[in-house]
Amino acid sequence: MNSLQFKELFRRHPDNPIITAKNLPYPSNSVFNAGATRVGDETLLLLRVEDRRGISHLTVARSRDGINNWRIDEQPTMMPSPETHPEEVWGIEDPRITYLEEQERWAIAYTAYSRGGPLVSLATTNDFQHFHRQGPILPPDDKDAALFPVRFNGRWAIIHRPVSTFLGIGAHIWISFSPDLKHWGDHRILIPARKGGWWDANKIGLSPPPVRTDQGWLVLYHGVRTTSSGAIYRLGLALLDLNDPCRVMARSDEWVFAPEEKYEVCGDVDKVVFPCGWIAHGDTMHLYYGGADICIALATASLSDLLAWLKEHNVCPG
Ligand code: BMA
Repeated sequence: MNSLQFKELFRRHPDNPIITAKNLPYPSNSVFNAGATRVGDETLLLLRVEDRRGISHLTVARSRDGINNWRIDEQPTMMPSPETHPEEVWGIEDPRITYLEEQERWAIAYTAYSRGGPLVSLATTNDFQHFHRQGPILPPDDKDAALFPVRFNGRWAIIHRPVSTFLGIGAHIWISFSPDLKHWGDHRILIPARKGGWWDANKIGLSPPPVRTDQGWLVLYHGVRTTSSGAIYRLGLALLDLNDPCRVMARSDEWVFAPEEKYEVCGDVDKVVFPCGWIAHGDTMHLYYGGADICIALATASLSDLLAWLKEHNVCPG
Protein backbone atom coordinates (compact mmCIF):
# COMPACT_ATOMS: atom_id res chain seq x y z
CA MET A 1 0.00 0.00 0.00
CA ASN A 2 1.49 3.36 -0.88
CA SER A 3 1.32 6.61 1.04
CA LEU A 4 -1.75 7.77 -0.88
CA GLN A 5 -3.85 4.87 0.30
CA PHE A 6 -3.43 5.64 3.98
CA LYS A 7 -5.59 8.70 3.29
CA GLU A 8 -8.48 6.37 2.59
CA LEU A 9 -8.39 4.86 6.07
CA PHE A 10 -10.13 7.81 7.76
CA ARG A 11 -12.84 9.82 5.99
CA ARG A 12 -13.67 13.28 7.25
CA HIS A 13 -17.35 14.03 7.65
CA PRO A 14 -18.55 16.63 5.12
CA ASP A 15 -20.24 18.64 7.93
CA ASN A 16 -16.94 19.14 9.78
CA PRO A 17 -16.37 20.71 12.17
CA ILE A 18 -19.44 19.16 13.80
CA ILE A 19 -19.30 21.21 17.05
CA THR A 20 -17.78 24.65 17.61
CA ALA A 21 -17.99 27.23 20.41
CA LYS A 22 -20.91 28.82 18.51
CA ASN A 23 -23.00 25.68 19.17
CA LEU A 24 -22.64 25.98 22.95
CA PRO A 25 -25.55 27.48 24.90
CA TYR A 26 -23.17 29.68 26.94
CA PRO A 27 -20.11 31.81 26.04
CA SER A 28 -16.75 30.10 25.71
CA ASN A 29 -13.50 30.37 23.80
CA SER A 30 -13.33 26.89 22.26
CA VAL A 31 -14.58 23.30 22.39
CA PHE A 32 -12.29 20.37 21.53
CA ASN A 33 -10.77 17.01 22.62
CA ALA A 34 -14.04 15.29 23.64
CA GLY A 35 -14.37 11.89 25.30
CA ALA A 36 -17.03 9.64 23.75
CA THR A 37 -19.28 6.75 24.74
CA ARG A 38 -22.70 5.23 24.02
CA VAL A 39 -25.46 5.74 26.57
CA GLY A 40 -28.59 3.81 25.67
CA ASP A 41 -29.11 4.40 21.97
CA GLU A 42 -27.34 7.76 21.95
CA THR A 43 -23.79 8.96 21.46
CA LEU A 44 -22.53 11.01 24.38
CA LEU A 45 -19.60 13.36 24.04
CA LEU A 46 -17.90 14.86 27.06
CA LEU A 47 -16.68 18.10 25.54
CA ARG A 48 -13.61 19.91 26.77
CA VAL A 49 -14.73 23.53 26.85
CA GLU A 50 -12.19 26.28 27.40
CA ASP A 51 -13.68 29.44 28.87
CA ARG A 52 -12.53 32.98 28.26
CA ARG A 53 -10.11 32.83 31.15
CA GLY A 54 -8.26 29.91 29.54
CA ILE A 55 -9.59 27.38 32.10
CA SER A 56 -11.23 24.18 30.83
CA HIS A 57 -14.29 22.30 32.12
CA LEU A 58 -16.37 19.39 30.75
CA THR A 59 -19.84 19.54 29.22
CA VAL A 60 -22.11 16.76 27.95
CA ALA A 61 -23.47 16.68 24.39
CA ARG A 62 -25.89 13.98 23.18
CA SER A 63 -27.00 12.92 19.70
CA ARG A 64 -29.00 10.01 18.22
CA ASP A 65 -26.72 9.50 15.22
CA GLY A 66 -23.49 10.91 16.69
CA ILE A 67 -23.24 13.39 13.83
CA ASN A 68 -26.04 15.97 13.97
CA ASN A 69 -28.61 17.52 16.31
CA TRP A 70 -26.40 17.65 19.39
CA ARG A 71 -28.20 18.50 22.62
CA ILE A 72 -25.68 20.26 24.79
CA ASP A 73 -26.11 20.82 28.55
CA GLU A 74 -27.21 24.41 29.25
CA GLN A 75 -24.50 24.85 31.88
CA PRO A 76 -21.05 23.27 32.38
CA THR A 77 -21.63 19.65 33.43
CA MET A 78 -18.41 19.11 35.37
CA MET A 79 -16.56 22.18 36.54
CA PRO A 80 -13.09 22.12 38.09
CA SER A 81 -13.46 21.96 41.87
CA PRO A 82 -10.30 23.56 43.29
CA GLU A 83 -11.97 24.04 46.73
CA THR A 84 -12.25 20.26 47.21
CA HIS A 85 -9.60 19.21 44.65
CA PRO A 86 -6.76 21.75 44.57
CA GLU A 87 -5.13 19.85 41.71
CA GLU A 88 -7.91 21.18 39.43
CA VAL A 89 -6.95 24.82 40.00
CA TRP A 90 -6.19 25.52 36.33
CA GLY A 91 -8.89 23.32 34.86
CA ILE A 92 -9.85 19.81 33.80
CA GLU A 93 -9.04 18.63 30.27
CA ASP A 94 -9.05 15.84 27.69
CA PRO A 95 -11.43 13.21 29.20
CA ARG A 96 -11.16 9.56 28.10
CA ILE A 97 -14.22 7.48 28.96
CA THR A 98 -14.20 3.74 29.65
CA TYR A 99 -17.23 1.65 30.56
CA LEU A 100 -16.16 -0.67 33.37
CA GLU A 101 -18.18 -3.77 32.57
CA GLU A 102 -17.76 -5.36 36.00
CA GLN A 103 -18.83 -2.20 37.87
CA GLU A 104 -21.55 -1.21 35.40
CA ARG A 105 -20.43 2.42 35.45
CA TRP A 106 -18.16 4.69 33.48
CA ALA A 107 -14.69 5.79 34.52
CA ILE A 108 -13.32 9.06 33.20
CA ALA A 109 -9.56 9.59 33.16
CA TYR A 110 -8.84 13.29 32.68
CA THR A 111 -6.04 15.78 32.99
CA ALA A 112 -6.20 17.96 36.10
CA TYR A 113 -4.07 21.04 35.60
CA SER A 114 -2.43 21.50 38.99
CA ARG A 115 0.13 23.98 40.30
CA GLY A 116 2.61 21.11 40.07
CA GLY A 117 1.79 20.49 36.40
CA PRO A 118 -0.75 18.32 34.58
CA LEU A 119 -1.63 15.02 36.27
CA VAL A 120 -4.07 12.14 35.77
CA SER A 121 -7.31 12.21 37.79
CA LEU A 122 -10.12 9.69 37.80
CA ALA A 123 -13.88 10.11 38.25
CA THR A 124 -16.72 7.62 37.94
CA THR A 125 -20.34 8.17 36.97
CA ASN A 126 -23.59 6.29 36.39
CA ASP A 127 -25.43 9.03 34.57
CA PHE A 128 -23.05 11.80 33.39
CA GLN A 129 -24.81 14.20 35.76
CA HIS A 130 -23.20 13.20 39.05
CA PHE A 131 -19.49 12.49 39.16
CA HIS A 132 -17.63 10.72 41.93
CA ARG A 133 -14.08 12.07 42.01
CA GLN A 134 -11.36 9.64 43.01
CA GLY A 135 -8.73 12.40 42.85
CA PRO A 136 -5.24 12.23 41.35
CA ILE A 137 -4.04 8.73 40.53
CA LEU A 138 -0.75 9.57 38.79
CA PRO A 139 1.42 12.59 39.69
CA PRO A 140 2.67 15.32 37.33
CA ASP A 141 3.75 15.58 34.61
CA ASP A 142 1.36 12.92 33.30
CA LYS A 143 -1.62 12.93 30.90
CA ASP A 144 -3.16 11.08 27.91
CA ALA A 145 -4.55 8.34 30.16
CA ALA A 146 -7.33 5.79 29.64
CA LEU A 147 -8.40 2.66 31.49
CA PHE A 148 -9.04 -0.70 29.90
CA PRO A 149 -12.66 -1.87 30.43
CA VAL A 150 -11.65 -5.22 32.01
CA ARG A 151 -9.10 -6.54 34.51
CA PHE A 152 -6.06 -8.60 33.55
CA ASN A 153 -5.31 -11.37 36.06
CA GLY A 154 -7.38 -9.50 38.61
CA ARG A 155 -5.79 -6.09 38.05
CA TRP A 156 -6.99 -2.95 36.30
CA ALA A 157 -4.69 -1.46 33.68
CA ILE A 158 -4.19 2.11 32.56
CA ILE A 159 -2.27 3.61 29.66
CA HIS A 160 -0.73 7.02 30.32
CA ARG A 161 2.12 9.33 29.34
CA PRO A 162 4.49 10.59 32.02
CA VAL A 163 7.13 13.12 30.99
CA SER A 164 10.66 12.92 32.29
CA THR A 165 12.45 16.16 33.12
CA PHE A 166 15.66 14.39 32.25
CA LEU A 167 16.53 16.13 29.00
CA GLY A 168 16.48 14.08 25.84
CA ILE A 169 14.94 11.00 27.44
CA GLY A 170 11.61 11.43 25.61
CA ALA A 171 7.95 11.14 26.58
CA HIS A 172 6.76 7.58 25.99
CA ILE A 173 3.47 5.71 26.41
CA TRP A 174 3.43 3.73 29.67
CA ILE A 175 1.17 1.07 31.19
CA SER A 176 0.47 0.58 34.91
CA PHE A 177 -1.66 -1.78 37.00
CA SER A 178 -3.90 -1.52 40.06
CA PRO A 179 -5.89 -3.88 42.30
CA ASP A 180 -8.44 -1.18 43.21
CA LEU A 181 -8.28 1.70 40.65
CA LYS A 182 -6.54 3.80 43.33
CA HIS A 183 -3.07 2.41 43.93
CA TRP A 184 -1.04 2.05 40.76
CA GLY A 185 2.22 0.18 40.19
CA ASP A 186 4.17 -2.16 37.93
CA HIS A 187 4.82 0.86 35.70
CA ARG A 188 6.58 0.17 32.43
CA ILE A 189 7.10 1.68 29.01
CA LEU A 190 4.58 0.25 26.56
CA ILE A 191 5.26 2.13 23.32
CA PRO A 192 8.45 4.21 23.12
CA ALA A 193 8.66 7.47 21.19
CA ARG A 194 11.05 7.19 18.29
CA LYS A 195 14.01 9.51 17.82
CA GLY A 196 15.41 11.86 15.20
CA GLY A 197 13.25 12.98 12.29
CA TRP A 198 10.33 10.58 12.78
CA TRP A 199 6.76 11.93 12.95
CA ASP A 200 6.46 10.30 16.38
CA ALA A 201 9.89 11.22 17.74
CA ASN A 202 10.46 12.37 21.32
CA LYS A 203 6.83 12.75 22.43
CA ILE A 204 3.85 10.44 21.93
CA GLY A 205 0.64 9.76 23.86
CA LEU A 206 -2.51 7.65 23.78
CA SER A 207 -5.39 9.28 21.92
CA PRO A 208 -8.78 7.52 22.49
CA PRO A 209 -9.07 4.50 24.85
CA PRO A 210 -7.84 1.18 23.41
CA VAL A 211 -10.49 -0.75 21.49
CA ARG A 212 -11.00 -4.51 21.91
CA THR A 213 -10.94 -6.47 18.64
CA ASP A 214 -10.63 -10.19 17.96
CA GLN A 215 -7.00 -9.56 17.00
CA GLY A 216 -6.01 -7.54 20.05
CA TRP A 217 -6.41 -4.09 21.63
CA LEU A 218 -6.21 -1.48 18.92
CA VAL A 219 -4.36 1.65 20.01
CA LEU A 220 -4.54 4.99 18.21
CA TYR A 221 -1.81 7.30 19.47
CA HIS A 222 -0.59 10.80 18.68
CA GLY A 223 2.96 11.68 17.78
CA VAL A 224 4.34 15.17 18.08
CA ARG A 225 6.87 16.43 15.58
CA THR A 226 8.60 19.64 16.66
CA THR A 227 9.45 21.91 13.75
CA SER A 228 10.73 25.48 13.45
CA SER A 229 7.12 26.63 12.92
CA GLY A 230 5.70 24.70 15.88
CA ALA A 231 4.52 21.18 16.67
CA ILE A 232 2.54 18.88 14.34
CA TYR A 233 0.17 16.35 15.99
CA ARG A 234 -0.46 13.25 13.86
CA LEU A 235 -1.91 9.79 14.58
CA GLY A 236 -0.53 6.26 14.31
CA LEU A 237 -1.65 2.70 15.12
CA ALA A 238 -0.47 -0.11 17.39
CA LEU A 239 -1.95 -3.42 18.55
CA LEU A 240 -1.63 -5.02 22.01
CA ASP A 241 -2.13 -8.66 22.99
CA LEU A 242 -5.69 -9.31 24.18
CA ASN A 243 -4.67 -11.14 27.37
CA ASP A 244 -1.36 -9.43 28.02
CA PRO A 245 -1.63 -5.72 27.11
CA CYS A 246 2.08 -5.22 27.91
CA ARG A 247 2.84 -7.11 24.70
CA VAL A 248 2.94 -4.86 21.64
CA MET A 249 2.15 -7.07 18.67
CA ALA A 250 2.09 -4.45 15.94
CA ARG A 251 3.07 -0.85 15.24
CA SER A 252 3.19 1.00 11.97
CA ASP A 253 5.92 3.30 10.75
CA GLU A 254 3.71 5.78 8.95
CA TRP A 255 1.06 8.01 10.45
CA VAL A 256 -2.55 7.29 9.45
CA PHE A 257 -4.15 10.70 10.02
CA ALA A 258 -2.70 14.20 9.98
CA PRO A 259 -3.87 17.83 9.99
CA GLU A 260 -4.83 18.92 6.48
CA GLU A 261 -8.13 20.79 6.56
CA LYS A 262 -8.38 24.44 7.59
CA TYR A 263 -10.07 23.59 10.92
CA GLU A 264 -7.12 21.29 11.76
CA VAL A 265 -4.33 23.48 10.45
CA CYS A 266 -5.40 26.86 11.79
CA GLY A 267 -6.81 27.54 15.27
CA ASP A 268 -5.64 28.32 18.79
CA VAL A 269 -2.89 25.73 18.29
CA ASP A 270 -2.17 25.11 14.61
CA LYS A 271 -1.70 21.68 12.98
CA VAL A 272 -3.38 19.53 15.63
CA VAL A 273 -5.69 16.53 15.31
CA PHE A 274 -6.37 15.23 18.82
CA PRO A 275 -8.99 12.49 19.40
CA CYS A 276 -10.04 11.48 22.93
CA GLY A 277 -12.90 9.18 21.93
CA TRP A 278 -14.13 6.76 19.29
CA ILE A 279 -17.24 4.65 19.00
CA ALA A 280 -17.91 1.47 17.05
CA HIS A 281 -21.05 1.30 14.88
CA GLY A 282 -20.67 -2.24 13.58
CA ASP A 283 -17.38 -2.19 11.68
CA THR A 284 -17.38 1.61 11.38
CA MET A 285 -15.43 3.60 13.95
CA HIS A 286 -16.59 7.16 14.60
CA LEU A 287 -13.51 9.10 15.64
CA TYR A 288 -14.15 12.39 17.46
CA TYR A 289 -11.17 14.69 17.45
CA GLY A 290 -10.21 18.19 18.37
CA GLY A 291 -9.13 20.32 15.42
CA ALA A 292 -6.40 22.89 16.15
CA ASP A 293 -7.60 23.16 19.80
CA ILE A 294 -10.68 25.07 18.62
CA CYS A 295 -13.42 22.68 17.41
CA ILE A 296 -14.66 19.07 17.28
CA ALA A 297 -14.57 17.10 14.05
CA LEU A 298 -15.59 13.59 13.02
CA ALA A 299 -13.81 11.04 10.86
CA THR A 300 -14.95 7.48 10.15
CA ALA A 301 -12.88 4.38 9.46
CA SER A 302 -13.54 0.70 8.91
CA LEU A 303 -12.13 -1.25 11.87
CA SER A 304 -11.27 -4.23 9.69
CA ASP A 305 -9.43 -1.90 7.25
CA LEU A 306 -7.41 -0.42 10.13
CA LEU A 307 -6.45 -3.90 11.34
CA ALA A 308 -5.60 -5.12 7.85
CA TRP A 309 -3.51 -2.00 7.14
CA LEU A 310 -1.67 -2.37 10.44
CA LYS A 311 -0.96 -6.05 9.76
CA GLU A 312 0.47 -5.17 6.37
CA HIS A 313 2.54 -2.31 7.78
CA ASN A 314 3.63 -3.93 11.02
CA VAL A 315 7.26 -3.25 11.90
CA CYS A 316 7.08 -4.84 15.34
CA PRO A 317 9.07 -8.03 15.90
CA GLY A 318 6.10 -9.30 17.95
C1 BMA B 1 -1.42 18.39 24.28
C2 BMA B 1 -2.68 18.41 25.12
C3 BMA B 1 -3.93 18.64 24.28
C4 BMA B 1 -3.75 19.66 23.19
C5 BMA B 1 -2.44 19.46 22.45
C6 BMA B 1 -2.18 20.52 21.39
O1 BMA B 1 -0.32 18.46 25.11
O2 BMA B 1 -2.57 19.40 26.08
O3 BMA B 1 -4.97 19.05 25.13
O4 BMA B 1 -4.81 19.53 22.28
O5 BMA B 1 -1.38 19.48 23.39
O6 BMA B 1 -2.15 21.81 21.95
